[in-house]
Amino acid sequence: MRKTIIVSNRLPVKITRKNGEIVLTPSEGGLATGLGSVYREGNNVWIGWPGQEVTDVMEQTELKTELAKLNLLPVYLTAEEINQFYEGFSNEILWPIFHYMSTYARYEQSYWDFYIRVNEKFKEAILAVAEPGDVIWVQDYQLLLLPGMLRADLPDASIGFFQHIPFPSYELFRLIPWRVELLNGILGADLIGFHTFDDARHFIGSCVRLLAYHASANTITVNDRSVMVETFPMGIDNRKFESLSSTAGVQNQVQVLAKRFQDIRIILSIDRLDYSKGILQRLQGFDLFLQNNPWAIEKVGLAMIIVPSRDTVPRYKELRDQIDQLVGNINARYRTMGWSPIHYFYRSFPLEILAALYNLADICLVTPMRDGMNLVAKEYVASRIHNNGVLILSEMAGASKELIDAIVVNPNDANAIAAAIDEALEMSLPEQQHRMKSMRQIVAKFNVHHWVKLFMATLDDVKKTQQSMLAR
Ligand code: GDG
Repeated sequence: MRKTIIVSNRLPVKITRKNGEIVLTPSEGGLATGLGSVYREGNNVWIGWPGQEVTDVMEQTELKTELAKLNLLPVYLTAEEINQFYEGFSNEILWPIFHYMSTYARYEQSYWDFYIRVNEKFKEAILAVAEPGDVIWVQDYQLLLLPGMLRADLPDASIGFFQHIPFPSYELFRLIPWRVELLNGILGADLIGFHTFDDARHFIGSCVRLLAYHASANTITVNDRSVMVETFPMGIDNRKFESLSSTAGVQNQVQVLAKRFQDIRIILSIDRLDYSKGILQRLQGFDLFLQNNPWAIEKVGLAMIIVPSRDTVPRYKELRDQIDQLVGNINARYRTMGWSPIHYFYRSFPLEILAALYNLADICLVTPMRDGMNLVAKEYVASRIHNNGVLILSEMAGASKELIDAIVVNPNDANAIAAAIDEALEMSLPEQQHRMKSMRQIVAKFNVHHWVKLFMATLDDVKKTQQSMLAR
């Protein structure tokens, strides 16, 4: 029976040990939820790095056996591979370039050598289990070479690729010394998916200009193969957030928090620590709002959660220090004996607390400099079961293409952020409801299950069309 092989850098699982025994906790992340219905079925499998270095061969075998029970297959990476392939090439070259922060990129030859080596390691793991007729779906920017490597060994395989982060304009992409190899790698897929039309357009533009390939609408001709480039805006499990909103546990949390923040309008901000998320600029916007609106003193509060991420990398550590400083500065200038403008948390919270905050917040402030999609914006919308609340959303987030009833701002414009907060706080309830209702319909209709189904069905169609063309 034909199977589906999902491949991503990280496996959707957290591994811990209790009394020497391996404990596997499945991830609750959006991708894991969406693909859960796929990889858990039959003999389907998800291949990826288990998230930690495991050097002992006995331990590797033991972990592999445990993971197999969840249809997961590990690719073990050494500390140096993680450092050079993941932290190096993926996060110090691709991440900054793809998020339009080109001056942050460091083009090290050794990063590239390891990027090839690790993509090959993934290829070997796939070849060990792939059979004719299988469908292989590769996820994200850490594995851009993999579709091409697979195509060379499995010329007839059905290969899909989806990129979760933006694809930059040609002018940015061309800066990468290994740009041609990267494009050829991606083009090994039969179907290439992005969150937005602009990402897809940028990718096609780079293929035409750097490889001189012919493109017609959303199809690129690669030698004798037709490769389709399509837009699949990723959704969330909206039902999960809707039902969490009405559980007793979450409602209790909401009560506790509401009591704590009595008479204070709450603005919520949630991100991983990352320079692409526009956290400093957001704080400057909030500062300006307080400056322009003295009435907000003791009446408005910003709850800001930053989830630790990559903070051993100097660039991220520096950002964290800058955030600490700016938050301290704003709080010191505006706080009163009984009130602070910013409640800043540098850690992650259990999903129930997150759901309670989505419920409590009058405003959700999402202002990345660049973001492939941004699922926080959609989770806030899905959680608003009473249709009140206002979303302020950066026009640079993929989500802004769908959630057009948000207040959409340029994240570089502190004045615009300040004005948007003011507008959101002043917005009448009927208008809030009108906007939230239409956004909730979109989030419900184009949820993560729809995303998975549509991608898989399109890949199936593309393959069938290719085969019927060959038969002619
Ligand atoms: C990449 C792209 C694209 C956050 N804090 C906590 C927590 N979270 C969860 C949120 C949300 C997820 O993390 C963050 O997702 P985003 O989409 O906002 O951002 P990235 O991590 O950068 O994801 C992005 C995405 O891939 C999917 O394609 O949208 O553009 O950059 O789900 O809920 N979860 C828990 N505690 C927290 O404190 N449990």
